[in-house]
Parts: sequence; structure tokens; C-alpha cells
Amino acid sequence: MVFTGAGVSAESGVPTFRGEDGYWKKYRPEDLATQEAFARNPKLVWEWYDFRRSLLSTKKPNPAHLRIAEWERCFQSVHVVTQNVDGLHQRAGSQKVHCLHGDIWVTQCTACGQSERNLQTPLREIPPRCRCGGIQRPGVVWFGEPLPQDVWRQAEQVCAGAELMFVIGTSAVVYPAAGLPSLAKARGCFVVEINLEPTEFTARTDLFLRGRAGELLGAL
Ligand code: BJW
Ligand code: ZN
Repeated sequence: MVFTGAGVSAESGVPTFRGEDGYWKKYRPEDLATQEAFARNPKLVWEWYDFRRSLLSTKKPNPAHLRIAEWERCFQSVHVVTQNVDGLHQRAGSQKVHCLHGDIWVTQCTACGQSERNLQTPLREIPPRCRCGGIQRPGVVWFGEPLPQDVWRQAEQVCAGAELMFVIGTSAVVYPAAGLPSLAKARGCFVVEINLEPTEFTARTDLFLRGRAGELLGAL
């Protein structure tokens, strides 16, 4: 099992959340990533997501994404459980990808609930509208929202059966996702953490490899 966070996409040029140039250094999560923020100012929230989608459309998977995708072709039963919404694991060729926090390329109608894939960058209309006339929201999981239950159950299952887990590029502070490495360890899994710096989880990891994910995975 490969469990990833924003750091795995950093070498693609995608900003993280809590790093030096991270989004949460410039903006307050409660202004951009909650239902309340969206209800107050859907245009502002959508402008931020539109900016991120446009940025992502110019980026590509890095050697970390590519190496992880290669593992799936070389070994039996490799699963990627990611907190990322950027779609870079899928673009690198990983097939068994479980997206805990949704997908930035999906929009969901706040009126009828209909989800659709929308790759338009920049968006022609902000906020985008559904066929039913309702306002659409980004298909991601905001603070205070439950994770998609089917994806969460699959992640727990993968975790419970994992022999080896890589925890890559996550600060491991956002729950419930951050609990997965501990869950795996409790089931006897060997956990390797790859990060630029120690995290909340590092004290419990079996092996800590300090450095850039793309470089380290390339060398493994
Ligand atoms: C590199 C690198 C390189 C850099 N190589 N490494 C108090 C206590 C406990 C919990 C809570 C609490 N108050 C509220 C909560 C719950 C809350 C939570 O956990 N908050 C904590 C922050 C305190 N969680 C939630 O609200 C979740 N839902 C929930 O709990 O629901 C309960 C519920 C049940 C039933 C009904 C209703 C509710 C939902 C969390 C959603 C998180 N959403 C976001 C935005 C997603 C959409 C979007 O992208 O816009 O998800 S926030 C943001 O953080 C994003 C990320 O997926 C997530 C995790 O961040 P990540 O990936 O770890 O990134 P960073 O930036 O933090 O770290 C990057 C790391 O990479 C760093 O360590 C670097 O060193 C490293 N790195 N370059 C290797 N090259
Ligand atoms: Zn609708």
C-alpha cells in the first residue's frame, strides 16, 4: 500500500498545504475549504479551485508517481490510497487509486447531487452550473465533511491486509486519513515513511527515509 499526500506532487510543481509556500500559509482553510465558506462566497472558493485546476493542467507526474505506477505493474496487489485530488497518480498510470479527499476534476451539483467530470480550464462560468440550474461545487472533501464511505472502507481494508506500506509526502495531521498508518502498524504491517522532514507519525514508523520523494523512489 502506498499512502500519499501533497508532498508526492511537490516535485511536479504543485504547492502543498502546510509547507513554506503552502496554501495554508497564504489563506485560511476556513475561508476556502469548508461548506460555510462556499455558502458565504461560492465565487471566491471557485476562483481558488479554478486557479489550482489551471495550474495542474500545466503539470505532469514526476518520478515518484511514475515509480509507484511501475510497482503496480511489477508486484501483485499494489494499492495507492491518496489524500490528493490532483489526479497525478492516475495520469502516471496507477489503476488502483483510492481518493480519500475526492477529485478536483469532478464537479457536483449542490441542488440535485449529480456529479460529473469537468476538465475545462479555466472554467467558462464561475460558479459552474448544473443542467438543472443548480450551482456546482468542487468534488472534494472539505473540513467537517465525511470522507466518501465506500472509498474509506476500501482504504481500511487495504490497510488491514497490507504487508508493506509507504507513507509519502504527508504531514499526517488531517484525520481520519492520518490514522491509516497507525492502523496498518497495529496489524503488523512494516511502514516506510518518506518525507523531507519528520512528521506526527515518524516516531512510530519502522523506517524513515528523509528526502525528496521523486529522488528517493527513483533510487529504491
Ligand atoms: C515532501 C516533499 C517532497 C514536501 N518529497 N515529501 C481536531 C482534532 C482532530 C481532528 C479534527 C479536529 N478539528 C477538526 C478535525 C477534523 C479534521 C481534521 O483532521 N483537522 C485537523 C487538521 C486538526 N478533519 C476533517 O474535517 C475531515 N472530515 C472529518 O473528520 O469528518 C468527520 C465527519 C463524520 C461524519 C459526518 C461529518 C463529519 C475532512 C478533512 C478534509 C481535508 N481536506 C483538505 C482539502 C481537500 C480538497 C482540496 O485539495 O482542496 O485535504 S485539507 C488538505 O490537507 C487536503 C489534504 O489532502 C490534507 C492533507 O494534507 P497533506 O497531503 O498531508 O499535505 P501537507 O501540505 O500538510 O503536507 C505535505 C508534506 O509533504 C509535508 O510533510 C512536507 O514535509 C512533505 N513534502 N515536499 C517528500 N518533495
Ligand atoms: Zn443539478
